[in-house]
Amino acid sequence: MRSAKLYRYTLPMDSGVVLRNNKLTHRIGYVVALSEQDKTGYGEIAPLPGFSPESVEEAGALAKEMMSAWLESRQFHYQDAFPSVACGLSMAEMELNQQLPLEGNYNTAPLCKGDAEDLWPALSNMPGDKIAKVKVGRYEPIRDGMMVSLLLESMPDLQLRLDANRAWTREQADKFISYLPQSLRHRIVFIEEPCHKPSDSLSFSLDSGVFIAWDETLQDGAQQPGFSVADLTGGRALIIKPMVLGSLAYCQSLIEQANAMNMQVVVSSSIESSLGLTQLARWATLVAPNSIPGLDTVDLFQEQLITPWPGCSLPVKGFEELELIWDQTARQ
Ligand code: OSB
Ligand code: MG
Repeated sequence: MRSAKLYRYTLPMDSGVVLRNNKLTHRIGYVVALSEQDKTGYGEIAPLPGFSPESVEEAGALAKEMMSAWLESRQFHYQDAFPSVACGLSMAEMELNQQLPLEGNYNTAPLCKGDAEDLWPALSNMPGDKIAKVKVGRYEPIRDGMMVSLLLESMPDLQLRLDANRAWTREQADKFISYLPQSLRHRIVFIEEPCHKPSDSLSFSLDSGVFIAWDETLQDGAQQPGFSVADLTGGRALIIKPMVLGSLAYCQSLIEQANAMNMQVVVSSSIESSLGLTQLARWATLVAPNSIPGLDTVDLFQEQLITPWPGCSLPVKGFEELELIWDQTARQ
């Protein structure tokens, strides 16, 4: 006997520097609960404004439609579903079927949300490789270049993932890198999407010798039918954000293609609540066990949701505080 519920949540937050142009003051999304006999699996559906093609309303309507079919003993068909809906339902299905590991990889790369100095405490507690993520491209390339150089000089065992979110022209990318002494460049693991145009990012990487990673370009590609990771050449890493890419099975196929091409994979946040983030940390142990995930976004929120992120002291909102908007049991 199957039953399904859909809850709607609103969480106060400040997306700060992580989302440049569309600052969020609150996050709206859904929690799905899929039950069969005495087992229940949960998932989060949270389209990210500015990144997801679907709106919150559209995602909710599709989730109800797909859960209705599931209640009638039909399988989910994720192929044509909105990414956030495919992500959340497939997560709930995995948990229901006890395929989602209980242990998670919470050792995430600290994300610099303001002052680079603020990274120190997180990095000193980090076991193994010290890898942080810093956003660049918000200020003058010269200033970014000096900031990154200073950071690398101040911590000899630090490595950085940089993210420019396509902010630079080819000339600005060149300017940035010219302020980074050659002796420091090998400690940049990669720059995510340095240039407006992917072709400029590629030529920048070839000319400078600095590796790049694909994030927005992967999201664009994944919307096209017949897309394959082989279409993305020249990147060192692929940023995997299931909430904007689609079902976990689809994301896993992208990861397998990346592995076959010797690309790194970074399981990353689309600013999910603590529920979605902890589930991504659990999924990451399965699909990318040797990679440090990019999930350091829980503290952009003022509240957590249902499952706390380890070590986070923000208050936790429970189911009883959510709005139950849909609740059905299979007729049988
Ligand atoms: O630019 O990679 C981004 C989160 C939401 C939307 C876009 C981005 C992000 C992050 C997540 O930076 C954190 C991470 O990747 O470590
Ligand atoms: Mg990015």
